[in-house]
Amino acid sequence: MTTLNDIKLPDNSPTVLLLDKHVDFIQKYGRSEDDYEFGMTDYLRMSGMYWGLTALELVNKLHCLPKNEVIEFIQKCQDAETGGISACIDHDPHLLHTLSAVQILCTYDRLDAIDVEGVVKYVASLQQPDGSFTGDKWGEVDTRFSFCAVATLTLLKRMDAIDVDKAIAFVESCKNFDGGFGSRPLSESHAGLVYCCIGFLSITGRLDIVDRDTLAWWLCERQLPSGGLNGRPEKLPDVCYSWWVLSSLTILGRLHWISSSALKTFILACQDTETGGFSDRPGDVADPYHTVFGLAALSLLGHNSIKPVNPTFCMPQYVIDRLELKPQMLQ
Ligand code: GRG
Ligand code: ZN
Repeated sequence: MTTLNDIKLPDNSPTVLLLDKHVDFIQKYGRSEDDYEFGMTDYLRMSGMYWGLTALELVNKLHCLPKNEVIEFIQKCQDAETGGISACIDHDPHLLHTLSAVQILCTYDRLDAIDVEGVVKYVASLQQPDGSFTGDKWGEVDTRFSFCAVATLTLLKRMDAIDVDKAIAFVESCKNFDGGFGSRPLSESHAGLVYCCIGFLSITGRLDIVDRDTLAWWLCERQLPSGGLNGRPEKLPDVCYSWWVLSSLTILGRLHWISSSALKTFILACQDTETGGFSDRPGDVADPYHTVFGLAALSLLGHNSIKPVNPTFCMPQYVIDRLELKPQMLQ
């Protein structure tokens, strides 16, 4: 018999959504004496702000955060020379934090606050001759960065700035025999990277490249007896994969292939009843990353206290509608 790596949910696990506690958790997270720092170590701060802000907006509490401070912080993180945006003031710009900043500004409807042409120039400068993208000037190539590039440019309505066909050819070259995608050609399939590549193909309108049912089956196999999802075979379940897997299945029109009720039970069990917030697994320390992806996954499952989330962008659906974007989704 083969044994699965899994956990047992504690008997006293929470079974309802502790909304007020999560709002309190995000609001208090890392608040220092006179500044809102999102508790994040410097190198994660911009994305940390996107996670916290998106979590709050999904439960209609974005007004609890100091909007002007957030926008000023983003302005200070844009590098005048390259146009890219960094995680924190005086850090080097990076594509991931550039996307997070653009996502925040779209949610606030304040793209006017930054030099948009600078961002476009920065993203385009990171495309390589084979169509791939590096995350920054140091040159690491990864399909995560292909997603960040097209997501950023689509939110800015400037996809014309890159070679989209070459970008697609690179992502296609990262497709594996199991239907999944890895970080580079021949790299192992991983649910986080499947999200990046499916999100990329939904933005570029090329979901025809996907082996739909082979991949949907691989994604379903991520569900374990505890109800939780892992990121690849033999690994433990983790709340963030509820998002990476479920958003991909939603885009592929196969959300109904997993057990929603078992997953919902697992996600709710990952709430911290004392501090608020979600952790990766029951009993671990809660953080904003697992909190936004726990809430966003519950939104995809239709939880009625959470606003609809867009599965491609992980942003409130009404923001994507306001921008008149229609990423491809299969029925
Ligand atoms: C806008 C929602 C949004 C995302 C931006 C950065 C990004 C795009 C997505 C990240 C996707 C992701 C989680 C990739 C994971 C990459 C990877 C190979 C992780 C391996 O981590 P391990 O080994 O985790 O620590 P497991 O669970 O496999 O043990
Ligand atoms: Zn996780």
